[in-house]
Amino acid sequence: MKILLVYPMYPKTFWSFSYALKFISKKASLPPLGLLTVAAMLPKDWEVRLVDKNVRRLKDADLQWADYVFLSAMSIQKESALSVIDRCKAAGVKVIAGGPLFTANPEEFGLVDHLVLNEAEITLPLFLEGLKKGTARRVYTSPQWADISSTPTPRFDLLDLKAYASMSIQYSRGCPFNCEFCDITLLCGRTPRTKEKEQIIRELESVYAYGFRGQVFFVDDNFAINPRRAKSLMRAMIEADVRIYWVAQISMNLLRDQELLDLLKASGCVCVFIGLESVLPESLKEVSKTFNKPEEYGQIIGQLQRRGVYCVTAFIMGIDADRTGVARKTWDVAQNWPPGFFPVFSQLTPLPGTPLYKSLREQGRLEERHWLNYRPYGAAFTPRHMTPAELENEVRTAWGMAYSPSGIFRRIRRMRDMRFVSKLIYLFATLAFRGIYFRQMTVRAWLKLIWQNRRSVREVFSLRSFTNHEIAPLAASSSPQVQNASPSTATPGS
Ligand code: B12
Ligand code: SF4
Repeated sequence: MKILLVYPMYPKTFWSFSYALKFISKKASLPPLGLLTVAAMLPKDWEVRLVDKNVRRLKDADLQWADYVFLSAMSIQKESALSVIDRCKAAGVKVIAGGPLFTANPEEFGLVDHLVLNEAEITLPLFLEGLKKGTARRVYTSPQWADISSTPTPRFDLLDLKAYASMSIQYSRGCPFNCEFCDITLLCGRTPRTKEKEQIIRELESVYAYGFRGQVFFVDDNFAINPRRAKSLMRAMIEADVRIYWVAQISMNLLRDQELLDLLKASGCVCVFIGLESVLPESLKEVSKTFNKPEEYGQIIGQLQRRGVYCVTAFIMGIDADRTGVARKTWDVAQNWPPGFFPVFSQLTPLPGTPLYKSLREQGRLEERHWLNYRPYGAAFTPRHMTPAELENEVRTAWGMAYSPSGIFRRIRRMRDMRFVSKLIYLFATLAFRGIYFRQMTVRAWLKLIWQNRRSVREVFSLRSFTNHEIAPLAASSSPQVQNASPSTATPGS
């Protein structure tokens, strides 16, 4: 049997970090781990190929070769996924589809031959059995969650490794929280499950053996959701000397644990992605994320920074409690934090299947066909206290303040005791993060950017940078806490 795995294109996207650096590197951000995992569960004697459309074109010859196309996608890839389905139909190849797009909205894909939904560890064997017997049903779904401690090592060998900037590895699935905008509980359930540490060491060794030397992204929604097991994994990584540097998503409440922070550093973690969402307690309450405590954000960022671990801090705007001016309020607080963070801002995104989606739809506030009309940073709904255009303006304002030459200089200045290399990397990364929102994809745009940020460049190249020895300089006492800086008492709109 010949199986072609196809991963559709993202829309012209700002999202991936490497997008901002397209003039240096044409690499895609991350490989489609879902399909690689599915591939590892197929019978060993089947021939399998992968076309990630973010890396290369899907040719007619690919479709002619295949007996079946296995398709995976996020909702954002819907348009491209539909065009792949059309091409398969035209070529007479059957389509088997799974992954978030199809699991969240199965009814929208009448042309797909078999919808193998939820987690493949449970539904795929049932489909394969049906296929063998000639009795395969059209839809396979399951209310159960897989024991991922027996998930096989994904087929990393199918990848053109040179085409990716980072490598995806998954340690855990599931989240006990219930944030209103998030569909992780729908896709991965409420009970956190983890792989065994030996599995992860095997996976890391496997990508290393295939020649990958870049950065690993633990795609878990919350890497440390089981802190005891996460610590045990990190100890195993240190012991196995896996020689990788890695990034992961971890929620703020788990980063209070100093032992966890020490292990992050010791095992090669260089950056943590944290969903801060808002500095406004009333907005956090609105989206059921009150375990985030704005008054400790700055302190935790400082503690990570002292260990040389940076953070990407994600903010959402357009929550029902937000009013115009939310960007200003957010940045008034965030600019006082220790500088070792890269803020990213986006509008609230109603994902199909979430409580947010349901209530916006019921209230008639959802834009029709919003996934197909996807616009980067476009509001796909009407916020309660703003117009969609005002919300888009808030997001623009937030990016503008955080990545203005003076905003960047302020952060670089506060790193004055850091050594040259650390400052240089920080400045370069900051300018690259700016590119997630602002178009800066040519050499000319970068030269202009460097000129606009010449004060920061001068600070990096100042004499004291070469006499400093610190990686992460801020002493505990110099990490400002945000207790009073948080506008927790601010009434909306004030
Ligand atoms: C890595 C990642 C990315 C990467 C790229 C993903 C890639 N190349 O695969 C990047 C950083 C680019 C990204 C971006 C975005 N992402 Co993202 N991302 C993830 C993340 C964290 C991990 C994906 C992963 O590798 N999972 C591990 C694999 C093993 O799981 P899986 O893909 O679900 O596969 C399993 C099953 O679904 C199934 N399966 C999957 N495919 C198939 C196919 C077949 C045929 C079968 C039978 C089964 C099957 O079997 C697998 C094993 O059980 C997920 C969260 C998550 N927990 O999955 C979010 C997630 C997929 N992303 C999401 C979103 C919303 C986004 C963004 C829109 C965010 C934004 N607001 O900008 C952007 C969109 C991209 C853009 N505009 O450029 C949502 C998608 C929700 C949805 N309904 O589509 C998720 C679920 C997170 C969330 N809840 O917010 N993302
Ligand atoms: S946003 Fe994070 S913490 Fe909240 S439900 Fe989703 S994965 Fe869990």
